Amino acid sequence: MTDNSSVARVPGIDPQEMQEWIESFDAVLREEGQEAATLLLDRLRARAQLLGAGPAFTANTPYVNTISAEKQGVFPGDQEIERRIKSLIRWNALAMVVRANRVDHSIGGHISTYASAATLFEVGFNHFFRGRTEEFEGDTVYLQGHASPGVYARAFLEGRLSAKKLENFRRELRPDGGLSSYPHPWLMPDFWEYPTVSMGLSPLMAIYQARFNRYLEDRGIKPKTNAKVWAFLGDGETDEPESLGAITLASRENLDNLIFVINCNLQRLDGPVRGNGKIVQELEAAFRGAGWNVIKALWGSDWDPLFERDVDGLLVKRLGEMVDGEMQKLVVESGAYLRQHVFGTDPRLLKMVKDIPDEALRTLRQGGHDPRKVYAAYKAAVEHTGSPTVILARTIKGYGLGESGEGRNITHQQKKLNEEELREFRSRFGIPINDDQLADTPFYRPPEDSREIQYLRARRQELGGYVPSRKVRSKPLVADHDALFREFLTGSDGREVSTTMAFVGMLRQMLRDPEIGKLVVPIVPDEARTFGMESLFRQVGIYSSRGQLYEPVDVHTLLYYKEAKDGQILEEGITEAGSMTSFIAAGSAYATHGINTIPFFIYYSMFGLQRISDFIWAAADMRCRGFLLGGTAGRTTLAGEGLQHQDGNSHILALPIPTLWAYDPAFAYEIAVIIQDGIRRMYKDGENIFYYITVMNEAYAMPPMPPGPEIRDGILKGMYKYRASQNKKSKLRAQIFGSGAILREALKAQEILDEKYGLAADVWSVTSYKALYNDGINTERWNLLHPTEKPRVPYVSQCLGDAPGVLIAATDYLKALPNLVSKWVPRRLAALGTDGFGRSDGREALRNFFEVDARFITLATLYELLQDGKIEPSVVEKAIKDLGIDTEKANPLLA
Ligand SMILES: Cc1ncc(C[n+]2csc(CCOP(=O)(O)OP(=O)(O)O)c2C)c(N)n1
Ligand SMILES: [Mg+2]
Repeated sequence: MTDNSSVARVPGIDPQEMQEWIESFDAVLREEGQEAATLLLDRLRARAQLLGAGPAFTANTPYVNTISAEKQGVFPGDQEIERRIKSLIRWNALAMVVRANRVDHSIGGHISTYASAATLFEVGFNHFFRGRTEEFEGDTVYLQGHASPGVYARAFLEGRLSAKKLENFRRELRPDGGLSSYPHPWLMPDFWEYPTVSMGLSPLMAIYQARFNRYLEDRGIKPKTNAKVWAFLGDGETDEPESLGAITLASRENLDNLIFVINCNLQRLDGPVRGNGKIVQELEAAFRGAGWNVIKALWGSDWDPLFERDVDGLLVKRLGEMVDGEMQKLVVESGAYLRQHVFGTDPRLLKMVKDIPDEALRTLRQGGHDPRKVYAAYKAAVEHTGSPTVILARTIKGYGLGESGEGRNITHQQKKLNEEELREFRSRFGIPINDDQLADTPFYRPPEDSREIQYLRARRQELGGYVPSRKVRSKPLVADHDALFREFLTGSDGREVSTTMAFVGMLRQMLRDPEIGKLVVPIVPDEARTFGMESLFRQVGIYSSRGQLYEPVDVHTLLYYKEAKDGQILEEGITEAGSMTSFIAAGSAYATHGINTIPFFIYYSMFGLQRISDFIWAAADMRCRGFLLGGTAGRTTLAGEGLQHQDGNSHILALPIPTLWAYDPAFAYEIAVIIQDGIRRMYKDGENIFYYITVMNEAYAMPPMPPGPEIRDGILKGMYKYRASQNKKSKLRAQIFGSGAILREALKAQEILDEKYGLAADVWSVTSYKALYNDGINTERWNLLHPTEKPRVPYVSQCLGDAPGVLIAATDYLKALPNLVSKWVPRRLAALGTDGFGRSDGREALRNFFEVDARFITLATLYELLQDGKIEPSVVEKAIKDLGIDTEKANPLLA
């Protein structure tokens, strides 16, 4: 369609002249074709710029469908039967929500989102989304989480979910099971693949998933296919910074395997997304500016004749100037209102609609509710090459809910309908349910041999099976990998190395391994050098879909910045969120692709659980496997970086994530044991867990692993005795727990206590307070439920058993961490930790400031002895002086 919307009001231009220009252009288009017409415009634009008329760039196109009626092609489906199926789904979705809330009105849920998305989903299910089969990997579909009732209702028609399940929507604790409120693979592992309901996560996950698919192809790990990644988003959802935060990555990487569909119902929860603006136009500009292919599907077929009559572009102009708040109002108002408000601004517009009755005007459909428009948009999207596509589809929130919910600001709260409203809905969508049944609001599934069910099944069969559906398709690994880790168990022969360096050494070994070498996916957000990983640049290369088009400045050095098409490292740049979504794609590939990729995502620990925890939570929901490495962790190991960087928090923040095993190791052999066992548990035994391991940059001689089978076991369970006191005579005894960075301070304190105070202390390495804590609460729970049986003993209590003396724990994290286990130790536990804001300074100064160094551990031990009446106050007082402790120093918690 010609857009001459600006014809009428261009000041300073004679309308006659304007008309001639337009006619000349029309002639070029007609006679020479579209390409020639575009070239002509490009030339004119360049000429204008040359003559100083300024760049004429606008990111927006008029407020009309991108695909014109003439270009839209035929709809291949049976529109009538598809409408019937959609109506049945709408009914069952509504019945689910209404029934669940009748049983318990606090259950919630609504169909307002699905009501707007139904056509967008159904055209996908009937014509586009391909299932995963033996021959074809299938499409990846992220469905708008709040639309889940519609997805369940479809699965009910498909015969995949029983009426009983539907009845228990949002009541997962019913004896015969229920359905998750939203997509949760953890709770419905055979059904949902992707958790999408924390808004903003799925757009970012989809982008990095599409890129990861290309990575696997470029590395030859999976065959090249034309599988697509579809992400269905809400328009309100695009306000989340994660939603649009990586759209330039998608275009830079030419991800034409990626399609966003944004359900532009113009509303979010409280009100309009852009009451005073136009969300569709705003999104169009953002995506076009970022290099995406943008397809607007705004108006249904009913509007086509109107646009045809709109030769001078008045209607297009009028629609373009109305803000979304006005557009929303049209949905709730009468046809007469619409006539007056939209068309009444110009007699020529009024004339255009004079033959259309009010009711027909009111029900003119939006593009996102017209299967033909949606089909045309999807077809264009899957056929488009060279860049990702976004479809901006105009819909109505609560479509079909009539006056009780359509287009209303309260539509999210609409979970109960009275009988009258149900009757209306039933009649509008032609559901074969009698008036007297309405009170029960029964589910309705036509017989198996009905045309609807036959059609729906045939469509899914043709497309390779049901979507969504989740299946683990990878085969377990077989090797034991002992040889890979052996060298790290014997110490570093006095050579000073950090645990980060030790980890990188292990990574290098793993990358060479015949079984897992190819599967390892190292992921870094611009911190490879920080962690001494640059040697890997050369060893396995940095993934770049374009290879390396330039000679790197450091090409003459051994460890130059090598990019390659089959590079293995995902160097993501400064985006922990993006890196985490790469981790998620790699950590779930065992299900998505049937490939056991093993991600190792190494990052500045403060910018992990603290910054992107919701993605880590989603990774857990998705049953992700892999290793997160919090680099240069602890509040006092990272010298010179200060408050924002020094992490004393992450091990506390790791606590809530049920499947995340968190370790704070001090020595290379501890890391080796943890990683080797992790690979076994996740990739051989198929456990749905993942790991968080903190590593430091403080270099020291790595000791060999002490002998004894209990050591390996203890490392994994969370603690083991690392160095018993050699002083067998002393009556003054202590047990000191050290972890990670602070373990060596505990060892120093052991020496001071022995030499200066004749005290015999044993030092334990606590590798995981989280593991100890979980074991403790699990044991307590078992005991609670089995009162007549012999009580079980938590692992930490077993370890300490009859170990004599006072108990002191020192960590580079919050004191809350050791306090987690204090109830299961035999006596009072004194905790030293790094609560408070970090500081820039050297390690020694920091450990003094946070009161976690050997001197403070010594003091805390003596003080505990004083509490027990084993020594005099004067001894402690003198120790404070001898140790050089300033009792008036700043309190780190408050300073
Ligand atoms: C991160 C996050 N914040 C808030 C919510 C709560 N929430 C659920 S639906 C919704 C509004 C959704 O609006 P939109 O994205 O436009 O989707 P629509 O339902 O209109 O299709 C909100 C705020 C959420 N699910 N996730
Ligand atoms: Mg919305």
